[in-house]
Amino acid sequence: MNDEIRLMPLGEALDRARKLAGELEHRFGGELAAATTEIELRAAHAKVKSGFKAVFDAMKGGRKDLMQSAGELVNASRDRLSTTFQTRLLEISDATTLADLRARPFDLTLPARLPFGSSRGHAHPILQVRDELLEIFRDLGFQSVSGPEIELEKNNFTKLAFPPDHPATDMQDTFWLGPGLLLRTHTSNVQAREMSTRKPPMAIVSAGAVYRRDDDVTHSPMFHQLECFLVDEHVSFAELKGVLSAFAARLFGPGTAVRFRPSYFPFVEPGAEVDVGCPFCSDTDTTRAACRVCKGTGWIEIGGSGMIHPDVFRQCGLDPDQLTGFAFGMGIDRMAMIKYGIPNIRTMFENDPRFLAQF
Ligand code: FA5
Repeated sequence: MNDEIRLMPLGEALDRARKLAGELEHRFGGELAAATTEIELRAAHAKVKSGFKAVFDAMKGGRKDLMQSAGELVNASRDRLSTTFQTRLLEISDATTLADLRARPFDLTLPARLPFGSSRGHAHPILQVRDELLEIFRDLGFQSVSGPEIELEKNNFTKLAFPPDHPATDMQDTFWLGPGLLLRTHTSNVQAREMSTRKPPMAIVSAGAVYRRDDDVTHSPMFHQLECFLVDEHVSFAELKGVLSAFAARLFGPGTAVRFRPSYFPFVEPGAEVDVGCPFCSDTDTTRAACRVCKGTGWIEIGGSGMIHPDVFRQCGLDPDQLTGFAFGMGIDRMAMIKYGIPNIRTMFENDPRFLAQF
């Protein structure tokens, strides 16, 4: 009967093709919809393919115009069944996954029970303070770079104008790894590296771990520093004070005082310790006397600073007659201790979850 399609006049042939395609679509559509497993679905789909092949075979060899028009009709029916097949496949796959999850003896949708009553993991308090400080300096226009913890003596000391065997090297008692190689004692190594490889002007900030033979309640053998420096023509101490004042205002509140005390670092001249006005006590004598953070002095030391020494410029291949610059460095761990009122630096490195969960 199907064989007659190819012999029929066009109108009749089209009617016949339409009827056959409709019948197939109805039958197979029902079978695809009724399938409840992937195996059943694929079996039904295989029948679709063979059913439609029979119709195409019946038209093969007929007139071209007949083949084209009837073929389009039949193809459209077959395509709709293909779409039904794809949709059912997804539905069955979702239903299978859901049934699998429901059949398990536990509920994956329940929130996890976390240890120590903490909600989630988070950055260590020192890293939180580091990021807060870096953000302030980035906002002030400094570019953040990193430097290595294993460093050459020349970048940690020599280029920073520490003469060999000078007593200044004792100020930062060093972990030596071999001749000329050490664990950096400060982040000032980044000054040596950047000034040796970049062309001024440069405004750099860098933070990371440093190492010294030190160990008591306020000194740890591994601790963290932040270094900041600016090199250009005509940089003066006024800019140093301006940047530190803006920094103190942002970290401790508007109007926080900054003061400098003369001090010695081989790589700056003049050099100064930087103190900020204690933000934790009011300036009445009684509350100040009781303040544990500034120990009644009204000032908190945050680090060292100064104008970059001409010898450092020379050692790094820059011209001290053309350039000036300021630099300062501060202890991040001490900042965290001040901010959170932590009396012993070692607590921060014991990694006791009861301590860490508080930040
Ligand atoms: C320096 O390390 C200089 N590189 C800072 C500097 C940079 C001066 C640029 C001038 C120009 P100092 O040794 O003072 O300076 O250390 C800076 C800060 O690191 C100290 O104020 C202190 O907060 C912190 N610090 C020093 N030693 C330790 C330690 N063992 N444990 C924890 N913090 C420390």
